[in-house]
Amino acid sequence: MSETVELVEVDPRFPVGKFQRPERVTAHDRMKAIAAIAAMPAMLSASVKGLDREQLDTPYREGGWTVRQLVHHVADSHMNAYVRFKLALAETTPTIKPYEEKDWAEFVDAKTLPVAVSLNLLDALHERWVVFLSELKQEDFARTFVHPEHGAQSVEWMLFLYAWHGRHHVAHVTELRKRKGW
Ligand code: NI
Repeated sequence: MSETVELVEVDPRFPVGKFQRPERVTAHDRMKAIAAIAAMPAMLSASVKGLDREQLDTPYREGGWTVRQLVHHVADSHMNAYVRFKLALAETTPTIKPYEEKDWAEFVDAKTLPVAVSLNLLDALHERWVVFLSELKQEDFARTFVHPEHGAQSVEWMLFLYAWHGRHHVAHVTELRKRKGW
């Protein structure tokens, strides 16, 4: 194992690696990404199962969000994502609105509400999102929108980004539990 690989593996911020856009995408790849989005609420729910209040308020890494903030962040993020998909399909190359995720994670709801609130929200949100995604045609995935920070991007890029995003945060929790022996 090279030193570089080892360093990447121990970076607690990126337990599944940074997002990489797949090079060549098949319909099967898109189906797998949609399946990952469909499975994410149950995986996130399983990842926090049995954690007590103190454990939920533990940062997943030094200086990072707590497990509670992570779960509420996934809901914040995926609500925004859901809206971006709908905008990109309903309008011609719309410019989408970024949001300040760090500030959102500091609001009182994200810092104090039980994780079950956002887990329930994600269940419902992903049910609608996945039904919508499953009906998209190849040309729909080629539609574009403008992200003020990332420039013009395709719906397909966003699909793979959010399939990765779910795995990324679930792994934050599962890696914390491994390290702590929880
Ligand atoms: Ni995130």
